[in-house]
Amino acid sequence: MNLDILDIEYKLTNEQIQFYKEQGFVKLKNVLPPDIIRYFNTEISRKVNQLNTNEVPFEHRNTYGKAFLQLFNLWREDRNVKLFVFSKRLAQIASELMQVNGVRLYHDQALFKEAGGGITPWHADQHYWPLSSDKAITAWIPLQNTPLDMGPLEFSAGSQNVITGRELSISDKSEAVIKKNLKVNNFPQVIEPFDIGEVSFHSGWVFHRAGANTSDQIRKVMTIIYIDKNMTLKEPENKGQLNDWKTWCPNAKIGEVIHTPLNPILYTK
Ligand SMILES: O=C(O)CCC(=O)C(=O)O
Repeated sequence: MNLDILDIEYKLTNEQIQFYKEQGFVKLKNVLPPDIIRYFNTEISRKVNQLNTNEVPFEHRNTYGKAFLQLFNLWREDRNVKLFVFSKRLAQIASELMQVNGVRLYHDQALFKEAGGGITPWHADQHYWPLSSDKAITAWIPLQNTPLDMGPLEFSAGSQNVITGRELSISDKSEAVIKKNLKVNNFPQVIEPFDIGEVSFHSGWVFHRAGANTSDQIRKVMTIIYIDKNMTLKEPENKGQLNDWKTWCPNAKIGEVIHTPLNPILYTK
């Protein structure tokens, strides 16, 4: 398989960069060709199947547990997956959308919503991240066409400056409280399928969720989280942030640039 495309520049338009700035997310078509996505579907699925230890039946899982199987930092487990996660093309898009001079890896995660899997409740990712600025972004990369019945990612457009709900971990409560607040304040909810090769990028503070997977196929998604290459660590404000510090950037120092071996620079302008 020729993987050159992983490192070839993606031409973003000014409109797309402006859209991200205003709405807190953007969906981009044709970021990667279907054959590349299919190839990495196989590679990533193999790794997820090897590493997954969650065999708890749905009825014994909480809402978070029903949302997806979640496996982290697969780049450290497999040489091929590392090529995908270290794609300059994806990192360049992240960097340009955030208008920074380069990005580091925060971590990657595979999010496989099983057939019959439940909703992903409303939340903002940065609730969990001990990061000193909002220059953090997730690439959400479906590994197949993702129609509405598989539970594609949904966004509350323009909600990245809303404070209410930021304090909530992913739960039934976050789903109820954030949903109500976004509705009262009239934020548009964007619910659209994803074509194969389409990728969304969302900011750490924009509220998002996903519907249940009512299809009979697994909704396979790979995500890569990038931070500004000059991002500094802030004093953790909750248990999740403390845990993230220990897990995704151990030995980083509060007030200093996060530059541990787990956070390589993936793109510089
Ligand atoms: O894939 C999902 O269902 C949720 C993904 C998500 O919340 C994220 O990538 O930040």
